[in-house]
Amino acid sequence: KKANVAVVGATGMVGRKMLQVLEERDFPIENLYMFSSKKSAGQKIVYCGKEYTVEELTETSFDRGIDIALFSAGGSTSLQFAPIAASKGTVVIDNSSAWRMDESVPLVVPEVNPEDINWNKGIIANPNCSTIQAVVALKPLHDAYGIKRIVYSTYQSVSGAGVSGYSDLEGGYKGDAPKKFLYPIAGNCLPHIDSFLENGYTKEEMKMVNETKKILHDDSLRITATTVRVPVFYSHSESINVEFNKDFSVNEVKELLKRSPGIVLQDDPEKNEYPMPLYTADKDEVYVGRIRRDESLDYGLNMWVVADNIRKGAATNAVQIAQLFLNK
Ligand code: 11C
Repeated sequence: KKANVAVVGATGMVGRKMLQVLEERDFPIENLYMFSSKKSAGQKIVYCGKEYTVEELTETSFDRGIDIALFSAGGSTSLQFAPIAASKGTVVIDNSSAWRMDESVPLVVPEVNPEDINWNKGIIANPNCSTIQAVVALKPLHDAYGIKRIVYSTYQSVSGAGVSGYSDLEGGYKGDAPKKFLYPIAGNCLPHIDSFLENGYTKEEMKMVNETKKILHDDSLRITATTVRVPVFYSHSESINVEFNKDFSVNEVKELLKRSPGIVLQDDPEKNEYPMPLYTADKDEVYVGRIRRDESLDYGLNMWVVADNIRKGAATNAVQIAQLFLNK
């Protein structure tokens, strides 16, 4: 079965990676369409050896039998155009935050809650990058021991802020003033991702809290987060502290993670082996290491989780949802 596929936001960092992942996976495409804002329309992009011209996204763009549209063009574009696409029979897989917490929209990580795609009404949301890699690692442990509380501390790469974030780090090392971030990111850490909310947390932090509960279908989870931008180009790293409802063994946790889909266990302190963002860049899997007991709790665990935020955190996860949908 082949599908008519559109990529909305095709010229952006995530849109281009979506096209690359579709091509790598030999996604069965009948017709491919690439859309962008007026500003970027007209650009040429090669897919599977064929050149495509990026078209401006308009209200009639979906009038030609598009089965699946992968959106990565920002929240306001998704708010406006995803319902239009859905009304034309297109299934939208949306990478923005616009629809994630909408009760009529499933929020899906294929390794965690693939069944949720079944109740979609035309829009399926792709979670925030920092949430995706966390829940891939947490799901098998939640199933086995029941999670009571999570403390997230993140070390997030500049590509999470798009091309301009990337340029701030690159230019920062040459002495350029920052354009995207409020302060220099080269040689610095910024404990501020997205805007601040009234409770003192940032939106990024509350996304991790709320999206984790929705994906794991458990509103009783107690979760807190501190999200930090660090001078790394690709891959977010996360220190995840978990408190379980019952006891576990560290070896069993390692075995569980090793057997779980989408995870690479990289944990051998004797050989100084642990995940690092420099080496997970451009990989599709979630890397987990530094697994050890939190000795300050009865049933506590610490782990270190690293994944490419543009791949598993965005493009790969969206393409995996499209594959799930197509195979249904
Ligand atoms: C960052 N997590 O690293 C953000 C980027 O809700 O899709 C993704 C924002 C989102 O800055």
